[in-house]
Amino acid sequence: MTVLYKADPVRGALWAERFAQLAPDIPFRVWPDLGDPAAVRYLVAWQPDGLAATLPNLQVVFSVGAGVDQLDLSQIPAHLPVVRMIEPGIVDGMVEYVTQAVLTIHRDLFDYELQQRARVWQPMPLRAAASRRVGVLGLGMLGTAVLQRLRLFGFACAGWSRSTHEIEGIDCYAGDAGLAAFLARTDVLICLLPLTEATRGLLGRRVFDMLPRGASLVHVGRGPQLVSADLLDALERGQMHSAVLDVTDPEPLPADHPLWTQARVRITPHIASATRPESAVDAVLENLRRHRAGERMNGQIDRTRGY
Ligand code: NDP
Ligand code: OXD
Repeated sequence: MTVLYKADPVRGALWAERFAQLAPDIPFRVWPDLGDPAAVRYLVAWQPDGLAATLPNLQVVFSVGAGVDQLDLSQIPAHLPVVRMIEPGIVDGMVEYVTQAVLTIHRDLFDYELQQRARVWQPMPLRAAASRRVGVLGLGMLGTAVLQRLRLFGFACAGWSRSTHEIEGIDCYAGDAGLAAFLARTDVLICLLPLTEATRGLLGRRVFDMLPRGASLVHVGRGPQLVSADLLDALERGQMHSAVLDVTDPEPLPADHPLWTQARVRITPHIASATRPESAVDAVLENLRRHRAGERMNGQIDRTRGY
């Protein structure tokens, strides 16, 4: 019952080491060292392309990431369970990244950077965290962890999801009916939604115009959720003040894309967070145990919902 890994090979070597330590009885191979295709029962991948359909005895596809849109579910035979990554390393990284982005916005660092370039020494009034309204699109593993940390700084915290949630200290909104009220009270909008047909293009003019004037965006979901022309326009109009973008469409962002040169846009190359090999192997091993025991695996997605 071989486990085949098809993602970044450098990280794959770390996975192999950890598997050898913790489960020496389970053969672990790193693509393209496939071995006998008939022996592969579990595939761990970022972008398997058509591989899943060519492994005759495959039983489960694991995403190495928290998201699954990059797997292209249409290429994975319908009978195979698909499992996303639920492990503490990816949560810690995301909490760090979003916290730094929100504090950058909250402490006016976009404006101070512009002042520095112009050699201007001009203090701005300090604003209390409690008066800054932060809102997270997506109340899943990552959105909830981010809000729980931001709450400790004193920010006024809210979240939006598809189904109704109740989280202590967080104002929860749900569905299309809750979106306008959620946006109207949000100064810093953070996107932690999975990419599905319902969320593609969501971050566009309609959403930006429902935010209070001068709001900011932290986008750490997926590139195609953002209509970049609408963001550029909203920045130009002053409707949006600034944006921190970790994901773009396409990735990498082409060198001549206008987002690169916007003064109040900060771009990072999809590094907000990443699966930590040690804890990820622990998570996959627990799921292998569950699968063999006939139990539901942690992070098994609903293929009809797309996440
Ligand atoms: P989860 O599946 O745990 O949570 C997804 C949340 O989004 C849920 O609260 C869900 O609502 C909500 N949601 C989904 N569709 C809709 C919709 N149409 N309308 C309203 N709410 C919706 O995901 P994670 O928190 O683990 O991850 C979120 C995403 O973060 C990933 O899919 C990935 O795209 C991105 N990511 C980015 C990384 C980076 O480095 N930039 C790293 C890791 C992940 P409900 O609770 O009702 O189901
Ligand atoms: C993920 C990512 O989905 O890194 O895990 O984007």
